[in-house]
Amino acid sequence: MKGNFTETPEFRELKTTMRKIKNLTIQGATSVAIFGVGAFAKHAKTVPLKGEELFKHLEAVVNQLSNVRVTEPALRNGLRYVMTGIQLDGKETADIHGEKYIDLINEAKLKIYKTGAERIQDGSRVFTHCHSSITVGIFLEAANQGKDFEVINTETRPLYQGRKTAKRLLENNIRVTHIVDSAMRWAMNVYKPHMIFMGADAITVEGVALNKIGSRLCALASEEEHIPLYICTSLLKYDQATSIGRLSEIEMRAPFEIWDDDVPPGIKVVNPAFETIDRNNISAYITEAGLIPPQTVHVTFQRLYGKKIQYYHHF
Ligand code: RUB
Repeated sequence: MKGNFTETPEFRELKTTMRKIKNLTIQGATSVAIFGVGAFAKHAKTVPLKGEELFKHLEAVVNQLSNVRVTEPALRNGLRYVMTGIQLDGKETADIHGEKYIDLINEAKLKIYKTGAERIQDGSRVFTHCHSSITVGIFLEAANQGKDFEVINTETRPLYQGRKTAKRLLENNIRVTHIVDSAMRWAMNVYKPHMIFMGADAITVEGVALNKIGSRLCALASEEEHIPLYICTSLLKYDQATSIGRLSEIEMRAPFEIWDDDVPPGIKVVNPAFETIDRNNISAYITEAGLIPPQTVHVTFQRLYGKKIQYYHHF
């Protein structure tokens, strides 16, 4: 990413943030959105460009940042939010608009924690996959309320984000049982969890969720074992482009994350980061608007954020 201007510290910081998002030092949709929008807003405020040149540059940056991880609409919605703010109030206000969007995320998170924790009771067993800061936030809220429950979680190959979840729970004295991904169905059958909580990276107009690879297997196993599945997410992850018929894109990651050095020639290693969860397998979304059925995602998003977050149709 080059700019036709003397590089500012904020631009360097933005580039560092992009690298951290790519290599998962910044991990999970919520953190990607918070750090991405924050770094973009600071850069937009300080970039020494004006008029058409400014907008051309910022649009290019929005494009590039949105493509670092393609399955992250909460980041894209935030970048659009800041761009709209700049168009209305000037680039000097970019950081204020960035902070306002991050406030929206943080306010949503607190509401989701409370609603999610309501579902957890003394003696509950909850199954989860990967690392979702929102899902972990719900567990911590339930623990703070003094509830005694346990969690079963997957390691999440190839990058083991599940270990992050397990460690966070342990640090907070929440009992956790850790399994390999392929033991999902086995664990549901043996431990009989009362519910499954998972995060989401994206939500579509049909009420489908996109989350870490393995999530659909988890949903299918939950159907077989009759376990309710809840997607814990802010509606800011709604992918507005799906409402005009575009498909939510699935990020493909580097094969070396699966098999790093001595792959025998001739073996093709494929590494999809996410997959869809059919809305028929989702009991409800746990959101800042409370528990909502998958069918109401679009209207609820419009009600909460329709006026604040613009979407431009380019037909
Ligand atoms: C993380 C993942 C998380 C969602 C939700 O994938 O799938 O469940 O991003 O996270 P990755 P959060 O590790 O590839 O980023 O609840 O923190 O938004």
